Amino acid sequence: MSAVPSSLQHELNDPAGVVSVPAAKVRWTPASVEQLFELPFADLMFRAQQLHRQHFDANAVQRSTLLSIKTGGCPEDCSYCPQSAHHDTGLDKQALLSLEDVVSAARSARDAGATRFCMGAAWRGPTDRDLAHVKDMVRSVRALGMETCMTLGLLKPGQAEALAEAGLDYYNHNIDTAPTFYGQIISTRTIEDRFDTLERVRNAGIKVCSGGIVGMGEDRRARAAMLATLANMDTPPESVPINNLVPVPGTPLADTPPIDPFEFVRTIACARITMPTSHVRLSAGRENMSDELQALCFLAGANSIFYGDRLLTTDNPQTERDDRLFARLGIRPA
Ligand code: SAM
Ligand code: DTB
Ligand code: SF4
Repeated sequence: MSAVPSSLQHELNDPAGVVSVPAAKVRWTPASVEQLFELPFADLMFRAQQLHRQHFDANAVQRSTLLSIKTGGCPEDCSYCPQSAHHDTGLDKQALLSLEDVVSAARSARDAGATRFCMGAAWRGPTDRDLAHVKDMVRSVRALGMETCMTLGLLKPGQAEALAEAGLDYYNHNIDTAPTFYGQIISTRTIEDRFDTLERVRNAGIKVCSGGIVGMGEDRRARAAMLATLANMDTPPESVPINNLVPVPGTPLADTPPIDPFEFVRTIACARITMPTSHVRLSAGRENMSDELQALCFLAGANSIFYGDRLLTTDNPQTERDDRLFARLGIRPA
């Protein structure tokens, strides 16, 4: 069974077909996305590239820099996360950073070439007192001429509006995985809690950044279902981070076998096809990827990365390595 309109079935089944129907009119099921995953690799890549070129400059990649503004000691039990207080990962906890520290990190990121600054906090969600501080951060980072993104966990009614009022451009809140697999990864908050936060963000007029993690032991159907869930949102997220699990010692997922690299590339291609007008971000996990694998991800339609030597608490490729990779591939920063 497929929720793809019958008028589109022909194109979906024809490897050379150009799918040019606006994304908002296409609705996906886990089964219809899984059919994409099952295409021969070259056909899947061709399909993804057609859509990518229809909507974006295929040689341009946007760069965002991350900063952990409050680290560790998180009450949630996300089984992938080094910052959860439920896991012993040896991470040093850190209170909320000062405004000066945040602005100075943002200035360095801007001077290195990042256009967006993403600030993350290891909270279940912010208190209203926390929010007053992060609003100052949003205002000050925007004053540097950068786009701003915050990822602070679940938002209560009114908090998204407060962030919008401060001028926040994007809010990152991932669904992380398929609704059917979610319960095996996190028990302290539900996927419905996450949808509520995403709706608050959308209704407040902030752009939505939402994606997930692969390589957590989920099957292909679950990867397809995660993408279908994102693509079926009334308005799909403007930004879709696809993270490859960074297996951190001390977390329950530390020994999870890595995903087949081609399956990772397929996930990117399926994200591009199901959300053709969204930025698809090749997110966590690049430190362990070869340049060749990253190039395949860009060919599959990834057009954004995290740029800077750290993600939140784990390593990201050195900026010099990324600069060399962009130069070798003729990629322009977007
Ligand atoms: N606490 C907030 C929340 O969970 O919404 C914001 C920060 S949280 C660290 C942001 C995202 O980072 C998670 O939703 C998850 O997708 C990603 N993440 C965390 N640990 C990861 C890991 N080990 N590998 C890949 N992605 C990870
Ligand atoms: C997202 O999807 N990935 C980023 C960002 N949004 C906040 C975080 C990745 C974190 C990887 C593990 C760490 O560095 O702690
Ligand atoms: Fe906390 Fe976010 Fe990590 Fe979950 S992913 S443990 S909510 S910091």
